[in-house]
Amino acid sequence: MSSLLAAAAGKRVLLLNPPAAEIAAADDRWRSAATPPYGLLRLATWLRGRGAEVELLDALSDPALEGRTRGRVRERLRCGDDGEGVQTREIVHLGLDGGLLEQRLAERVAPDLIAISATFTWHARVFEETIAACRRVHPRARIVLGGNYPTLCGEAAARAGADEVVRGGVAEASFAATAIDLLPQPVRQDWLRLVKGCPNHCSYCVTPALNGGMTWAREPEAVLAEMKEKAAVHGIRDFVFHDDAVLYQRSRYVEPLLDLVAQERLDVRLEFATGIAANQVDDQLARRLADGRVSDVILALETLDPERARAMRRPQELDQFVRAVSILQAHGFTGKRLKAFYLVGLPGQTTDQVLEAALWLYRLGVTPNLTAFAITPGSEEYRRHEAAVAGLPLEALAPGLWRFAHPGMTVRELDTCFDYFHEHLYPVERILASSTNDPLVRRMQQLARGS
Ligand code: B12
Ligand code: SF4
Repeated sequence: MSSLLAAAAGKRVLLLNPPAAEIAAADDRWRSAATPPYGLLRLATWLRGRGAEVELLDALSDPALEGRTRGRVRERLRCGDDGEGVQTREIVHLGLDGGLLEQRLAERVAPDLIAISATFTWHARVFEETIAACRRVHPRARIVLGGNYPTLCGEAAARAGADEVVRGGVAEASFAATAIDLLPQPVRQDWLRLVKGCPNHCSYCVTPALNGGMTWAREPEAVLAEMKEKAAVHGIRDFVFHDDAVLYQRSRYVEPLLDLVAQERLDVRLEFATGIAANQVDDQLARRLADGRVSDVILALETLDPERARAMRRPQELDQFVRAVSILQAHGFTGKRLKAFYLVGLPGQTTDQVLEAALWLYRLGVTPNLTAFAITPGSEEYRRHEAAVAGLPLEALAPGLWRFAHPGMTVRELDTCFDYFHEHLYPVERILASSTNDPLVRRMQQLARGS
């Protein structure tokens, strides 16, 4: 908990969503600028409740950007070593930069406190630059840094220049409504939270570290009330849950929520964006998802390899995944409405394994949603592979730099897998019939023919 924010009654607090830095990709694949700063918007509601006067500066979607989030090339960073020579990727600045950030800060009435939200660990340097800019413009303001980054990288965050570094979030604000009235433009979508934390301990994930191993949930009636209020006041129909484990104690939380939405015939669309666990899918849940205005379902598959699944402590078996797919398809979740997360770029993985996974999903009629493995401090996977990344700055661990590329899974192949298979659903017959000379598709054809 933050002692500065706890004493914010009667103070002017500027909530600052800092700029970001990502790999330049034509399709804006690395989209940290894609969502409003919902953590800060929850803090805003909590701070208002304590009598603070709050303002928001969202450096990623400020009107001064006129819709152009992508800025200068900050640097070029080296990709993983795949034996194909040194390869680098451009890292571009996203959002308000240099003078423009300082100008926007200067336009604000001098705040007593500036609260900066730091989410992705590979943005560490941008957080430091942002703190320095705040110091130059508002030397009297106290600066608080909070969010995932300080929780996961406490020592580095302590050197970032803030007056206070908050690790572990602000528990009282975790289930607060998002203060979307603070956003510069009206939004058509809002984030709600039903569950925080997760009872599982997957080796690559930092959810347990972020939540001290705890899982909490909110009463479904409270979520429904927030939904109704947001619909009535802001005209919002689209609600996204980025909960880590939305099926946690599902008969107590998400199922009653879906029942309430169906009973009240709310004209809303729900999305469970972080995916659901296949081992929990049964007929009742699938019926509720279909009745409860859920547009599509993402199953968290992550790997096809049973040994790797055990090493990663995944909470499901492949046969449970196959069963979940057939149940969901029977309830109308077909084609692009049924997706599966699959991790690519894992240590020791091969391109053939990625191609086999895509084929396997195509045969089941499931759309692959490829996610880039990003080794994160605070995860078990990080501890396991610490020697391989020792000495690298946090920026060099950004997704898309393919830290674990090797001759059997090259940077070029991983990028191409993304281009070809991510969010694309092809019938296997079409792949087999393709007369292309593309080596990756040719390899997939061979795998499909079992050769
Ligand atoms: C939504 C989300 C996304 C969104 C974008 C989010 C964004 N802000 O732009 C999308 C879907 C695009 C995304 C993508 C990815 N993500 Co993501 N994502 C998340 C998620 C679910 C929420 C992030 C968020 O906005 N949190 C803010 C809000 C929601 O948090 P909150 O708890 O309400 O906030 C509280 C505290 O944090 C605190 N707080 C927050 N700010 C402040 C400020 C102050 C001053 C204080 C005191 C307190 C405070 O108080 C708040 C109230 O209690 C997190 C998991 C998580 N629970 O954080 C993963 C997470 C951040 N993502 C992660 C990963 C790995 C990825 C991907 C690599 C996944 C992939 N393989 O494709 C990509 C990379 C995208 C990229 N940029 O390159 C990792 C982090 C990796 C890292 N090294 O930092 C996380 C932690 C998931 C995990 N469990 O491992 N992601
Ligand atoms: S990956 Fe999902 S299931 Fe595993 S610990 Fe993280 S949030 Fe929980």
